[in-house]
Parts: sequence; structure tokens; C-alpha cells
Amino acid sequence: MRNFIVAGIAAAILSPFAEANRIIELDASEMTFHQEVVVVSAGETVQFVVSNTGILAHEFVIGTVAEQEEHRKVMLAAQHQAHQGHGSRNGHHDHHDHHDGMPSITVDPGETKSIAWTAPTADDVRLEFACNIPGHYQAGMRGDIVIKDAIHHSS
Ligand SMILES: [Cu+2]
Repeated sequence: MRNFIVAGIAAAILSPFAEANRIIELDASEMTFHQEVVVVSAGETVQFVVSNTGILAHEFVIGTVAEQEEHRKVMLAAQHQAHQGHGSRNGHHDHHDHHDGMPSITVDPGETKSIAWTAPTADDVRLEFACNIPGHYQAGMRGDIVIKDAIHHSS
């Protein structure tokens, strides 16, 4: 009976993350995620839980090195536009507007947000997690995503 109750409570707590095999917690603050490498298995679904323990807003984006670079250009352009009075979001942006499917969350100071992500089965591309708010990546807000047991297509 006691075991049954404990199992029930655990299931209730874990239910929002039911699809993920594993939770990976990261702290974001100026200007680091406090972790340089995240290792996931090929095809594994993980739930990233990102807590902003800093004083500035940060984002957490997963993508290839090239995608992240492209995203930084868009963020920078958006910031310039905002400074010219064409927008008011200070370089920020709504989700899904120009990410081309990159998993992305923006986390305000003191906030915790989560995002589920399934690792690819091949590691032909170099993946990183990053904050692309202008200046943050350059200051160190990035890390590598290493895919364990991945299929190598390229030699
Ligand atoms: Cu940041």
C-alpha cells in the first residue's frame, strides 16, 4: 500500500515530462549556462529545464553551429530595428517566428522554463545549445551537445 502511494505521487510529479526519458537542468546567468557539454544518446528525448538565476533575460536554443550563427544575425538585426524605433522588444522576439524549427525558449530572470527535445540518431552535424541575445554567445553562453552512440554517415 505504501509503495503504491509513493509510486502514484512520483507519477503525478513526473507527468508533465512523461515523454522525456531524462531531465537535464541548466542554470543560465551572465554569461554562462554553467555547463559546457551535454551528452545525450542518439534518438533520446530529454527535457531541458532552464532556470535563469541571473539579472538579464536569456534564451536557450538548440541547433547546429550554422543555425545558431544565422539566428544571432536575426537577433542582432531585430535589436538594431528596436533601437531605431521600429519595435519595442529590445532584440527579443516571439517564439517560432524565425527560428526555422529550432527549439527555443526565452527565460526571464527568476523564471524556469522547460523544453523537450529529441536527439538525432546521426552526428553528422555539430549541435550546440546557445543564448543568441546579442553579445551573450560571444561572452560564453554556449555549450556542445554530444550525441552518444550516433551513426556516422560522413567519414
Ligand atoms: Cu543570454
